[in-house]
Amino acid sequence: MTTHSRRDFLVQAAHVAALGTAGLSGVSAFATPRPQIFAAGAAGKPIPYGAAVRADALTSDMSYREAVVANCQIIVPEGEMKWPDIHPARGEYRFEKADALMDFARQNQIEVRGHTLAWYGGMPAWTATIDSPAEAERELVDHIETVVSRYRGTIPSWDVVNEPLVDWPDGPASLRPSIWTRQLGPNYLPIALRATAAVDPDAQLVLNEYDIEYRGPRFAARRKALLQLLRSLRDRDVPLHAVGLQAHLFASRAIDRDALQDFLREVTALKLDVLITELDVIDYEFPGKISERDAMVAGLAGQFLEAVCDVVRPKAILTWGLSDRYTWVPTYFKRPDGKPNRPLPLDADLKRKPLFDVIEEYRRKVV
Ligand code: 9MR
Repeated sequence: MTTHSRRDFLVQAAHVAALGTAGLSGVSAFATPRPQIFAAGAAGKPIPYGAAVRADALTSDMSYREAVVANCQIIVPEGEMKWPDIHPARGEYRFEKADALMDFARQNQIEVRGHTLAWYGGMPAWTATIDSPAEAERELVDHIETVVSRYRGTIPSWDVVNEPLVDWPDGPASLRPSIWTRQLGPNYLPIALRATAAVDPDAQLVLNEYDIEYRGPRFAARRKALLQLLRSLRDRDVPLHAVGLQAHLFASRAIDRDALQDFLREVTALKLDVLITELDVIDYEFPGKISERDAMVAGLAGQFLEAVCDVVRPKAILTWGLSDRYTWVPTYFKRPDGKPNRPLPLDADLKRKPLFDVIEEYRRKVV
């Protein structure tokens, strides 16, 4: 057997093993409906709102904690369920921070989204030593089985696959290099999705991606490649229920309303749900004056939400952080004038900004 065909054999055998009941019963696994995934999104209620949170800050900063309780129906851990936190060494799982978040959510009747199981980024150093397809598959499936089973019944929605595409793809096979693509090629996607479905058949499985909403050839290529990828998963009857639009919006980029809406119509035609998973507005190119800047931030988010909500009602709207006090944005996008970034719905003093109001407007809008 050549290395290649042996690898195909191993991967195929694993697919059969990971098919789960849906595949075997003949019922399509792709896009099986998840009518009401969040209790907070019951019929007639506004679209549930949530934010990425930091476990440390929830413990050390009581005013932030109160703001999360007051404003969020959903939380998603910004890092505490990623591989480095939860699986820092081979065979070693650490759940303290993730469990603390789950306790906080339960005590306050907040729902939790899981983030993330199969990603190229932020991987712990030990995973670089994975050096065969069989080992990669074993580690990926073991990780998913361990993490998803721990939270089965308490995490209704998982970003199983995060950011699968390269920045400028020329087809669905333009997958971002990672330990998973190096060892498993594109099969890492069905492996991850089937393993998650097998452990928690009720969970909403989400493929989460960024840079989908803008005008320009790179973004058109991303929409096209993503649709091709979704269709290829459907054609192989791989379980998947929703697409997550991260929506990290940039001042310098125009939202392509028509192209985004065409994309969303195609997603809807595939019977996939849509979530807005990481909305924020990267404001380093906006003017310094706060009233002006906050209005522009809200305006850009409003354009995006209007385009989306005109075509589909998202199952949830989450921002990547709640307050400007805790945001990833300055790590990469500090303002040239040295002023703090203001990308989120609450300011650093936890006061509501125009971005908060525009999200409220679209949560309540009847389409
Ligand atoms: O905000 C997150 C930051 O604190 C982490 O250091 C980083 C690496 O794990 O990930 C950031 O969150 C990213 C998310 O997981 C995926 N989409 C882009 C987010 C912002 O970079």
